[in-house]
Amino acid sequence: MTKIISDVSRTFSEYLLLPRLTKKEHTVANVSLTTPISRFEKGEVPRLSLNIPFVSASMQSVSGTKMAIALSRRGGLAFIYTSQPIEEQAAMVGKVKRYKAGFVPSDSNVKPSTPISEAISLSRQTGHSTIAVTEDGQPNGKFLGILTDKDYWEFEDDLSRPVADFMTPADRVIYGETGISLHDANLLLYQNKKECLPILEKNGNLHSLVFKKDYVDHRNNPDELTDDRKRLVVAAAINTHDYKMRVPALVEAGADVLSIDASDGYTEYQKECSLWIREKYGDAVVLGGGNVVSGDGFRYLAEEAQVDFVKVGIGGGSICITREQKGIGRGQASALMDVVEERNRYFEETGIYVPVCSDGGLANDTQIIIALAMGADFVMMGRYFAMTDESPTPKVSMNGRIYKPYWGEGSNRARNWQRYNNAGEDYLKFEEGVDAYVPMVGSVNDVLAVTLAKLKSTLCNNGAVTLKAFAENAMLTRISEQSFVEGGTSTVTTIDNEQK
Ligand code: MZP
Repeated sequence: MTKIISDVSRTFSEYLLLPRLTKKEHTVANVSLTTPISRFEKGEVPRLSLNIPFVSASMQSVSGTKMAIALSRRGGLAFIYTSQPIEEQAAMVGKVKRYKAGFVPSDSNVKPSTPISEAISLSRQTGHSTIAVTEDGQPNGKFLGILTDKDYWEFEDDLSRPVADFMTPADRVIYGETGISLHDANLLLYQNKKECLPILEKNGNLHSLVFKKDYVDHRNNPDELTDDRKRLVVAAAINTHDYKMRVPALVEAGADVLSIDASDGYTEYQKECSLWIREKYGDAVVLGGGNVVSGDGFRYLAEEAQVDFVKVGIGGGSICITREQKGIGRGQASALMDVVEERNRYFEETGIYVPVCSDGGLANDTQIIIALAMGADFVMMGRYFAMTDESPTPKVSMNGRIYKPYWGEGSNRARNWQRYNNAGEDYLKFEEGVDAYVPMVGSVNDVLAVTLAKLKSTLCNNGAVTLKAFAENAMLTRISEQSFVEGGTSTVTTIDNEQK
């Protein structure tokens, strides 16, 4: 017989936090936002943790290489979208992985006989002012010297002359040998006041380059998520249709975290896909599943499918019309609370903690904070990141304001039929997402700075300096429509209103 759940579907905006005792040690400086993204056993350290509880949605209009680099550098992750050919997605993963390895393969190389004019064009193309000179012009050829933009004057020198006339020759270049640690390579750069250190093989061939600017960058981004080779951690979405080809390509390209992307993830397809990945890769990749909106959906993915984390949310996304179109979904707050309760029960029963991600429908910073207070380990957002400089869409000016396009993965535009059309037909019979615009708000760093400041401050109001303690201490109240109105400004004229 049909079952009807006793409570209605609730959203984050129906709740407020009550402050808890703030002790003197509850300061913003003491707050750590580290949070697990992989399953772990009681008393063990998770295989991977995020340094901030934010990831970006696996959507064409959100998570490209720029977003992946920006977020990983801030301690979060972007899930590079799966609605594209396998080779293109793997190339994006590889690009992020190569972004800053400490030891970077040289991708601007010339021969000593190359005219300096060609070296200048190469430098413009790649955006690199340092060019390696090798015998055959290849990245791992015999190292003969270094050319930088300080070695020539483009408007004074005869540009037909060969690079050999301008470069610093190998015998005058400070270099390191393969096997040197990154710490020692940086020390050599520091002691010799150099910008770039070539790393050479024993036979004199070029291995890679180490840059001072990468070291400075790293120091400026203390929360950066890196792997054991100091490369950025990269996440990518996959689907249950072509995973046997897609996953090997992504892992080969360097993906550290995968997430099975589906609007409804409570399926045998997810179990099959997850167990196949576990069998082939063991614990080498972190794997998420979803989306679910109930405790039993969580238990199936955690217990049967053995995923590392579970994503929660159907129909709450800002561009999503699944609830209108198919009549499935659940208020995001109700879905999250149900799943969190089951996660905690599963932990008590088995001693295994499976992190939960609240995905979609976060309309403002307050709702992000409420989701974390309700026990989400991290949140996934589309609209929030689509509005930033780093989303992969072009800026559009409309009525004097700058916008960026933002469209759902279930929209005709994304044509992500593998996700929404189980019949496998190559067109959509109906859409589950809309094609829209969002206002531009600045860089990922700009928006995160504000959200993180609010989140840290709220943790302190709640007597917590960790997300775990925050969720454990949180006391929430439901709010009436009238108290919602009271929460805004009342009986005053704001400057904004006066100017309208
Ligand atoms: P939001 O942060 O923009 O509110 O929501 C982003 C989330 O909406 C995504 O992570 C994904 O789960 C979901 N989504 C993406 N496309 C669609 C769609 O076309 C959708 N229906 O629901």
